[in-house]
Amino acid sequence: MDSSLRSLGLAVAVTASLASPLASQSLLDRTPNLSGGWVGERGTLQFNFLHRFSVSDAPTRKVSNTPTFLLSYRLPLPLVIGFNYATSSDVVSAPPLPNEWEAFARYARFGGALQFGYNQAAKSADAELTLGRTVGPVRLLAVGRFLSKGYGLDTTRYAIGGGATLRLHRWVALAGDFATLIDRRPGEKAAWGAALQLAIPYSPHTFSLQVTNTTTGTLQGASRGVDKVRGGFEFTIPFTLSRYFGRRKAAEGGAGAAGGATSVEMRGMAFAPTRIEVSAGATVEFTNRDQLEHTITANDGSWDSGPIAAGATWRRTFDQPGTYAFHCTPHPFMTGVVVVK
Ligand SMILES: [Cu+2]
Repeated sequence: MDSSLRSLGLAVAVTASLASPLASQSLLDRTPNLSGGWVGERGTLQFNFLHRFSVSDAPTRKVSNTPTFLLSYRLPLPLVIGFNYATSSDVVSAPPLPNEWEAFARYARFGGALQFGYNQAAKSADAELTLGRTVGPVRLLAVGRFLSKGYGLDTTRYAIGGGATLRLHRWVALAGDFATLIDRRPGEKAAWGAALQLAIPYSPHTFSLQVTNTTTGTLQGASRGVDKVRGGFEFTIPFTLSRYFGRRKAAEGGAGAAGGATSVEMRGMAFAPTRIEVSAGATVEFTNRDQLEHTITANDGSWDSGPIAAGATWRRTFDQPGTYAFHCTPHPFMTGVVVVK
């Protein structure tokens, strides 16, 4: 097959760090100021880097930077725990507390999510309910937020918001959102954001180019607009820990008998071996040794594994003699054939 395309894909896969992609944490499914209710994939450590900056008026044109770092871990339940850390935060201004920590837990259900957390700068227990609905290429989001001690003041605040993503292509989406505190006070503006969301092909990473009037990525930061329009970007990096701990046994060997099944690996963006010969009634076990999702899809469309995550295994029993050519849907240059005798 096209060897230059294949080596490019392999190079990207190898350099693209330690992870599997997951639609639910992807920037293609959320907007700059709404989480979209993502929890990530089981056993995945998530590191997201959100960077915002503003430029002051002439003549100084001072650039002010506000990074928000997110580190989280997805537990076996549809539950993610983690924290955000932002510097140059403006969430608490009197006295100013530039370092903002937010610890949170988020539970996803029915396309939405419930989040509880604690904002250390504001000394506030914060919560968010996300409702999500996908209609064709559009994902619609609505949120309600509760801040027990909003912006470090001794008052409970509530915010509501909504947004949408429009998937233009497997790797490209547009996103926009709007959120506002209920009973805004002088100086508090409604928050808005707009973004071009990109998946980096053949990698588990997504990237966002955004314009917004919010500063930090915490619930408090994302609920209030400020004076200036800010530019920014976000980069998402999932690390699949299950790849390094456990599930090691099946790693040995290429094609061979493993508990009565013939083993095939997906490794380095290729099937190994590419030709599998079995007797009728045999089971073939495919294990994904790469750091991104693959599929095993019959060329004639008669069967399809669906996405197989990094480290995961999929089996199919071939009862009828015949020749079954297959490929990987995201990487059509990955091909193989099962010959059943
Ligand atoms: Cu693939």
